[in-house]
Amino acid sequence: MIAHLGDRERKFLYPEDRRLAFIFKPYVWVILAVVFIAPVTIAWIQYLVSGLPADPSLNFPPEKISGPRGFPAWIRIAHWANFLFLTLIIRSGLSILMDHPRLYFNAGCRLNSEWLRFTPVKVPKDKIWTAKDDARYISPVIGLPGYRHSVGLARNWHFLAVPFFILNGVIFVILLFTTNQWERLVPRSWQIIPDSWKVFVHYVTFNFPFEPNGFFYYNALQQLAYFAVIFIMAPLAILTGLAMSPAIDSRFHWYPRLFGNRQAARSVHFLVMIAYVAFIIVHVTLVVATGFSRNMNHIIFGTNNLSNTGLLIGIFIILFVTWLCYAALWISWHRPRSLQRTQKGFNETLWKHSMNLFKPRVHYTSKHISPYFWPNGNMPASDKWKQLAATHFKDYKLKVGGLVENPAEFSIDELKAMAEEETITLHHCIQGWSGIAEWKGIPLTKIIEKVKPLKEVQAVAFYSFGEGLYGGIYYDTHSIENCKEPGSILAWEMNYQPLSIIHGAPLRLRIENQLGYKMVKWIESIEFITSPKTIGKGFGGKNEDDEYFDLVANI
Ligand SMILES: Nc1nc2c(c(=O)[nH]1)N[C@H]1C(S)=C(S)[C@@H](COP(=O)(O)O)O[C@H]1N2
Ligand SMILES: [Mo]
Repeated sequence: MIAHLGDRERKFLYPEDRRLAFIFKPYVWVILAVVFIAPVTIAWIQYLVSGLPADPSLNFPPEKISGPRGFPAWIRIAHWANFLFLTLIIRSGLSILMDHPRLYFNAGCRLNSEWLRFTPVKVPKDKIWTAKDDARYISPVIGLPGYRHSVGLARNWHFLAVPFFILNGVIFVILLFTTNQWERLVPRSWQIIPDSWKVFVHYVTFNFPFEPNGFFYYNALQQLAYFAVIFIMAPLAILTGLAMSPAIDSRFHWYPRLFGNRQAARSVHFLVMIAYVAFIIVHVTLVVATGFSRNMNHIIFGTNNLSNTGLLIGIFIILFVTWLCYAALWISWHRPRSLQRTQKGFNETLWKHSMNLFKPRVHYTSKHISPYFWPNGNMPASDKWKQLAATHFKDYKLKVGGLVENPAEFSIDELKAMAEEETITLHHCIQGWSGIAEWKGIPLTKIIEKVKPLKEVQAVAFYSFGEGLYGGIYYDTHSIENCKEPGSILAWEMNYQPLSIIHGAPLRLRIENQLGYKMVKWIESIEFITSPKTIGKGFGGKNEDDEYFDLVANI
C-alpha cells in the first residue's frame, strides 16, 4: 500500500522495530482478576455447592410474552449500518491509539504512570525521546490505515464515521420508542439482575441455558447485554470522545472533568472499545451457536424460518464490509487529500454551528501544572539557529512581515517590553498525550497592532527554524481571529523558567483552542497572508501538508 511513497516516508511508516506489547501496571492485574475471575469463581462455587439455579427464561414461554414480534426493516438496516460504522471506528481508533501507545489516568501523562502500554519501549532518560519517536506500528490488517504514525489519516476516518454512527443510533433509538420494539430491550424490573446472574451461571459452567427464540424475546443476560451496548456503551463512547477535544476543554472546562481529565476520558474511551470488541465476539459466537440460519433470517429478512438465504446474504454483507475496509485502506494511501477534504467538509460545518459559537477561555491554575511534558518535533539543525542558541538568543530578531503596513523585527527584550500575558493551559497533542503548563509571552494582538495587517489579511503563518518530519521548514497557519483570542501568545517562558531549547526556545506559539501541532516552536518569522492556500502545499501547515493532519484543528 505504501510502496509508491518516498524512502524517507516508508522508513518512518514501516520501521524495523514493529513489536507491540501489552504491559499492565501490577495493580491492573489485581483489578482484572477481581472483575473477570471473581464472578466466574463465584458462579462455579454456587454451581458446585447448591447446583444449577433455575433457568429464568423458562418462566416466560413465548406464548405468554406480549410485545414485539420479529425485526422490522429499520432495525435490520440500523444493525448492519452499525456494523459498518463500528468497523471503521474501531479500526481507525486502533491506529490513533498506536500513535501514543500509552494509557493514563493523569492529565499530564507523567513518565511511567501509564496503566497500560502497547510498546515494549521504556522512555529513555539519557536522550531526547519525543512523542513521535514513541509511536508504534500497527498492521494495516488491524488498524485503519495502519502502519506507523498515520494518526492524521486515521482521524479523518474516525471523524467521518462518527457523525453517521451517531445519526444511525439516534434514528434507531427514536424508532425504538415510537414503536413497541423498546419492550424487547429495556428491562422493566430489577429482577433482570438476579435473572441475568442465573443465566450467567449456566453459561460459565457450560450448562447452556434454554435458548429463547430471539424473534420473540431474549434471555435476561442477553437483554442486559444489548441494553448496555445501546444505552451505556454507545453514549459513553461518544461522551468520552468529546472530552478529548481541545475546543471543548477550552470552552466547557467542567466537561472533561466529568471523567476526571482528558487522559482518564481517553482510557475510558479505550475500555469501551474493548467492551465493544468483547461483545462482538460473544454476540457472533452465540449467533452461530444457537441456530445460525434462523438467527440470520431474523436480522436479514425479518423472517423466522430455517432457510439458508439469510445466512448467505449475511456472509455477502460481511465480505462487502471487508472489501470496503480494503477500499478505505487504498483511499488512505492513494487519495489522502480527498479524504482530508471530505472530513473537513462535514466537520467544519458542524463545528462552525456548534462549538465555534462559544468563546474559548483559559482555566487552569498553578497547582495543576504537570511534572512532565512530552516533547515533540525535530530540533532545528541549521547553523543559524545553533549560533543564536549558543549566545542565548541575544542576537535573535523575530521577523514580522507579509501583507502589513509596518514590517518589523523584534528582539526578545523588545517583545518583553511591549506587553506580557500569562496562561496555564492543557496542551492537547493530536497523538493523544496532554500536559498542563504555565506559559508567558506577548499577546499576538500586540504584534498585530504594531505591524497593522492590510484589510485582505485572513491568516497568519508562523515559520520555524526547525524542519518537519519529512524535511522542509516546519510552519503552521492560524486564522487572524484565533490569533486575537485571549491566551494566543508567543511564549518565552514555560513553568516560570525561560523556555527550554526542547520546548521551542527562543519563542513558541500558544493558541489554546487548537491541537498541539498548530503551536509552532523555534519561531523564526511571522507572515500575514490572505489565505493558507498560498503557502506550502496549501493545506495550512507542515503536518497538514505532509502527514494529513486534520484541516479542522480543534476537534
Ligand atoms: N517547529 C516545530 N514545532 C512544533 C512541532 C514540530 O515538529 N516542529 N511539533 C508540534 C507538536 S505535534 C506538538 S504536540 C507540540 C509539542 O510541544 P512540546 O514539545 O513543547 O511538548 O509542538 C508543536 N510544534
Ligand atoms: Mo502533537
